Amino acid sequence: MIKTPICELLGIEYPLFQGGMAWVANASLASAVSNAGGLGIIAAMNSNGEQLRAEIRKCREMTEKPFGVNVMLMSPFAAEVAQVVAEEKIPVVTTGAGNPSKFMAGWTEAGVKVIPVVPSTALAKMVERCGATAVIAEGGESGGHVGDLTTMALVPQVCDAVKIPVLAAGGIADGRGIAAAFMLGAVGVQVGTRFLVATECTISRAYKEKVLKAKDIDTMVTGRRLGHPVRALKNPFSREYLKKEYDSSVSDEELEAFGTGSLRRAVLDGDTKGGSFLAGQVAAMCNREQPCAEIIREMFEGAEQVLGGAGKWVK
Ligand code: TUI
Repeated sequence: MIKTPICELLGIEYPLFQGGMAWVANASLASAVSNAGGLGIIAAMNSNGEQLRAEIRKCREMTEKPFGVNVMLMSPFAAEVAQVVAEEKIPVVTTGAGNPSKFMAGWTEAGVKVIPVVPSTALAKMVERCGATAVIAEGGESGGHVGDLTTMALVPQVCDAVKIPVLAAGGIADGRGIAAAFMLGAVGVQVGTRFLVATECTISRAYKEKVLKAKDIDTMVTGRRLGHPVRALKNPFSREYLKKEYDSSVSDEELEAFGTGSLRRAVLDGDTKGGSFLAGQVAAMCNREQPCAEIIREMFEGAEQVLGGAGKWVK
């Protein structure tokens, strides 16, 4: 059995968070992960305050275990969903794609534990000063919005920079990844891409099939020109977006408009040509559709095998 301080801190069985994937991480996925002993997370990205409240209540009907909410800080609804997180007394909030410091006092006063995703030691130190309970150091192998550093380089540096617990994210899809994260000093992991192929994940069939069939080199990063790099599976949309990024006759506004609605088209409509299929570099390691409980059990059994009983957290 693998137990780390994050398990006791949050009342979870496995030191694993499910990534708060925009448009993907709903009550169905989050409750399945929480019921399986991890920390399920609802993504607030595509919701306003009241839509998020409804999803939280739905999740409470589906699990009695703790679950969290992810606030994507670039969302136009960030302030109102931040308020709902506090009102609903969500035990854990994770944040992404920005600096959460302006919301942190409100959350900590409401008893919400704040665990921001950080792409650098500077942000890790800042959120620690603002009262973060832990941080998730996410490397650029991950899907969606990405930072510059790799997981291998970022995690040990964040571990050295802060005293609070560190979770590792980006490029983790099996037991070897979990074991490696522990070796780098993390006390837990956040996993996104592998849950795209979970039975309880309600994304379009086309999205699941694209992940199930992906090869190692099938992801690419677009969006650097506008300052918001995003990793997704290669398809006509991502190739066209990249072409437009390098085309000086295309204005920033046109580029922005071209991207609008693309994630929704992938997740809800399964539009293989015009959708943006966000996924991490480990998509090729996610080639079987399985229930969340099986994914989590398999990952931790794999980690125990690699660690051979010698790891600091193997009981
Ligand atoms: O947030 C993510 N991943 C995401 S958010 C998202 S929503 C979306 N994004 C673009 C197009 C369509 C939909 C999809 N994936 N991961 C967490 C993460 N946060 N990765 C990197 C960061 C980050 C980057 C900069 C966190 C903070 C940061 O700070 C900058 C600053 O303001 O200091």
